[in-house]
Amino acid sequence: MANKMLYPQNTLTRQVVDLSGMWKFSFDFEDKGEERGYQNGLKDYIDMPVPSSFNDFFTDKKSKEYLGDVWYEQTFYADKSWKNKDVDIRFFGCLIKATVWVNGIKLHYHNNGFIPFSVNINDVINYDKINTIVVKLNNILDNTTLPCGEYKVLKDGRKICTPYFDFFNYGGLIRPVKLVITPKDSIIDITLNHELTKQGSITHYDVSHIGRGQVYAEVYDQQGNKVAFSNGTSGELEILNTKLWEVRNAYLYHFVFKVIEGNNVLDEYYLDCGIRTVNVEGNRILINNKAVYFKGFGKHEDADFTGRGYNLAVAKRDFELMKWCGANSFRTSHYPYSEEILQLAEKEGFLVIDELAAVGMLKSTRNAVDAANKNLKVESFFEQDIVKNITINNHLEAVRELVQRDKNYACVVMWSLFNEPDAASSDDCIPYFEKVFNLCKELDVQKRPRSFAHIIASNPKHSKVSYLCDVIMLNRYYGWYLMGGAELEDAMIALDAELSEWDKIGKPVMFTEYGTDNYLGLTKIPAVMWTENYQVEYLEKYHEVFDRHDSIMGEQVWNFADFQTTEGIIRADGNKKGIFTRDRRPKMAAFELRRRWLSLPNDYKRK
Ligand code: GCB
Repeated sequence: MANKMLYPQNTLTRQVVDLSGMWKFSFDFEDKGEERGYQNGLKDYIDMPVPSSFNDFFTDKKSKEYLGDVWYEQTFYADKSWKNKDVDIRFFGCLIKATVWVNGIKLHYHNNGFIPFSVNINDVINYDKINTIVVKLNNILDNTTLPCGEYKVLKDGRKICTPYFDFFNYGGLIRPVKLVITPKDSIIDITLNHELTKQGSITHYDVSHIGRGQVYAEVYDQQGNKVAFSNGTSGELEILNTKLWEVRNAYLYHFVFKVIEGNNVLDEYYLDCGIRTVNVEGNRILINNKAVYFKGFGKHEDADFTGRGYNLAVAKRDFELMKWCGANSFRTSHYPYSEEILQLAEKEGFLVIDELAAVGMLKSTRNAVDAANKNLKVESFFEQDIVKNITINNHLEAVRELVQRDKNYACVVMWSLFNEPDAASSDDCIPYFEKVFNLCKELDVQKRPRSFAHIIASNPKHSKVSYLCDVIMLNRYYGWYLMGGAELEDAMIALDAELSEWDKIGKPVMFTEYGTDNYLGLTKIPAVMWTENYQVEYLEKYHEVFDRHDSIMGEQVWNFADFQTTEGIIRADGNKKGIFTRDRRPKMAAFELRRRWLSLPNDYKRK
């Protein structure tokens, strides 16, 4: 059966039951869960909130750092009125590999923690009774998982994670789990693509459905007026005088899709989304044929206590703080975010660079530092057979899942297909990248620009795959990981020189990372590294350089907030490059960004 990716909703014909709350939870320290019958129900367990990461609730290291299988259990009552419907369990995000049993029967395995999946349970349900869901999760990383990493075995046999990336490898049921009850004759998927016309717009739609009935499509404006309609599984919805979705000035239309037979509505589904186009022309990124300049952040889904867990209250606060700064965009570094965050971005008119969890495709635990070290021989990631045969397929599947999930959001204006891959050390990356880039283009009917975030070693001279990018995204730390402190002026000369090379390529260039670590409250005159005022000086200098280069079409600072990482000598209880602390207090740099961004129009550098 097709993976039902549509966001679950209650309509005339559909019902959603949220299973969030306390679940039973157990570690599987000896890796014997299945042998002991955990899939039939947990006997020794503790309570665990879902959604959340399990790690930060524990006060002992062994549990917090746990790597391996964990088990979750929840029960639900199955109403007999669901008998002639389809009943699915939708897991919104499970880190990172999940196996699902219902009433002791194994039903599904999924390997991609940041993307939802649905499990149809029609054949195993006990109606009018209590049913049991058991999920086994595994958070071990290797060179085939997205993200990539390794682990180490300690003397006592425990495994600990050694990621090739810079964020804590949180685990758990990090996003909601919901029962979704849909009619047998139902809509499975919807794809929208928009075209601007002299009179307004035309939305081309395509609906897949199963079972009987005819498809009808209608569009309503925000006053509830019907502004377009059509019938058939695919067609055109023409709107006159369309109010377009604009940056920080979003207008959403209410699309209604129905499956009808005679006078009966067999199924009904709504999409609230904006109408806009996105293109690249020369070194400009155009939204509705007008150049836009990206101001904003690389972020993380990361907060106290819940770890990587879905937290709508934190997301809401983050949007308020981003608006306060004058930002208009963010990147979902380094994995697809919760759908509810995209829904907020859609309403708030934020430009989103939607990133896959393809991070750590460079064999190093300190990649930004190592890539800057010219003497280090970095082992090529893409030369490995396992990467050519297995990782690539996982990556392509992740592209399919991401495009299918996020294709209709107007806020999603660009795909980031990798963060800081090893794109310079060997030609082996070329066929791999070509497959990923081509598949993305083929699947996305809106043909959004594609890119990857370039680490410093991937410069105009050495990057082997930048030609595939529609926009160049740069992560740069001149003045921090290299030429920091007293060398800051020289760092800016080096930055300027590199940008002059990128300018020649004729594509839009965007900064997806630049920043410095600093501790709230630490200041000094003159500024030294790790102080708040060093971060301000560094940002001011970067901005002077950006303003001189015509091809720079965006600045996304690293990072919106301090976040948790693996511990180590370059991290002081996490990465401190936040413009806000982890509990969202502003550092000095927040005021500097607000000053700059409120004065830079969204169409800064329009021609
Ligand atoms: C990078 C990575 C990001 C790190 C950042 C840093 O280049 O993309 O994940 O957190 O550098 O602060 O080192």
